[in-house]
Amino acid sequence: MKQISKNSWAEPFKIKMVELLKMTTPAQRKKALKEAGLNTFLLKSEDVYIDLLTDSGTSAMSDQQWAGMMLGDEAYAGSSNYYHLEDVVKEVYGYKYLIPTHQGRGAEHILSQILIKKGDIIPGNMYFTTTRLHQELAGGRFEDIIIKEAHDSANEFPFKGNVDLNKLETLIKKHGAQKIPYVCIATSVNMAGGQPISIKNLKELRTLTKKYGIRIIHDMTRVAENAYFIQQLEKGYSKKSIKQIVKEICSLTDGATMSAKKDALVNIGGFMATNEWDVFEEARNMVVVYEGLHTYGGLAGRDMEAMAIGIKESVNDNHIRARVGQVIYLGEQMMKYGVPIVKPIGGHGIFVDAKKMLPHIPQHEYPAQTLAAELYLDSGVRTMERGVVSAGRKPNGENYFPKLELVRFTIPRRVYTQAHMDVIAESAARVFERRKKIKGLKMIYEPKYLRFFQARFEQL
Ligand code: PM9
Repeated sequence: MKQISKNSWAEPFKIKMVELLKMTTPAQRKKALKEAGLNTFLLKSEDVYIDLLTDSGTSAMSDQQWAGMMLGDEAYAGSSNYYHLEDVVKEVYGYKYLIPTHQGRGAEHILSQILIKKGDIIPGNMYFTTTRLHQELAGGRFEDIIIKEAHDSANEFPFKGNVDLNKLETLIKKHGAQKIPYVCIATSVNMAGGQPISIKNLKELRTLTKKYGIRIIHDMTRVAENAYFIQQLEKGYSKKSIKQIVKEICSLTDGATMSAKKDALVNIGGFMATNEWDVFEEARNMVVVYEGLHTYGGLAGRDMEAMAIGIKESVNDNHIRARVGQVIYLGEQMMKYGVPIVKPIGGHGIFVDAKKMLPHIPQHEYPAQTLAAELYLDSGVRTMERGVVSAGRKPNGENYFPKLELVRFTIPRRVYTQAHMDVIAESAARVFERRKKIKGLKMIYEPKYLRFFQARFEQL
């Protein structure tokens, strides 16, 4: 099997400004965690030392992006930054029509409302929280068609984001193609651990969906990170640039939703893109109801400018090699200490297998939520649960019980150093050492939607 290059990946930037971090004492962390209902989402950021809650909107912008902010054209209509962004989206991703939105879920909302009818089925390569909720709110039902390897944290198949084409064809035959408005394909599958899909699989999927006249909609939130794994591991791609691979991925799909807060290196922003004029027309109409005029979609002109520049930076080969290199470095440190992580290491973070680390805590006592709380107590490192709490409930009220019960150590882009990675791994190792003494949790408050954001817990 091909290996990712082990050559050094020093960051292709130097630091111009720093943000000071606050160190906390164990007593302060205990108090803060209790006030947060043992949910790391409810901690105040000032009580956090190293923040690995998410890579969403937490990356550091470049001097070029900050300079771009000063070029914000804040006209209500026809901002020049919109046209710049439109050009960049066409150039880098190749999609014809652009609808800016305030962030990814704004695009998911509009797309779902346009394409999904009540009773429709939306197959996808593993669910994502906000994506599935918008599909359900539009009357659809998500069906998981990712390969079975993706649900096994120890399986080292390099493209665990791939679609099981047989599963998809069985679904199409069972329900009929007219019930499937699109297949939803994420690059760098988040809930599986940032696992990539291969171009080969995507091409096969394209052939199958063409046969039945079904669209592919691309959740392209982390497409550049996916492209890196293709460049490193897929036959025939080692000489292609990230930019070329990203464009090829997008060319195999019909439209996309994007949370630009990840790959595209901005603190806020997103968009929907499509190659279909009719879909664009409807989206352009809907965006004025829910987001803002079609030339700003809930964003300031300066945000669109920073996004246009960030998209270009995101497909730079040196950037992406250092970005994923840092993630791999952290994963390798954690493995040295015996901490059970999802393998292979994905693109945006390290995912610890809480079922393996805390086998004495049953899933209904929230092992991953427990572990995230323990890590914060140990060192002030903030991670997040990606297990039964995130999975939430089915429209009929039953809990989803996902196979993967994970704690995500998500690494913001261009923010932390290798020394931070060492501190994080050491904290994980300390919690691992005392794992047998850790007790589970009960949920004492559960909000209706996306409960992981606001639920509260108590120790059992
Ligand atoms: N992802 C993340 O931390 C932020 C919200 S959930 C904690 O991973 C994908 C693959 C995402 C994603 C957000 C969205 C929604 C869509 N698809 O957060 O609305 O990872 O910009 O994007 C988060 P927005």
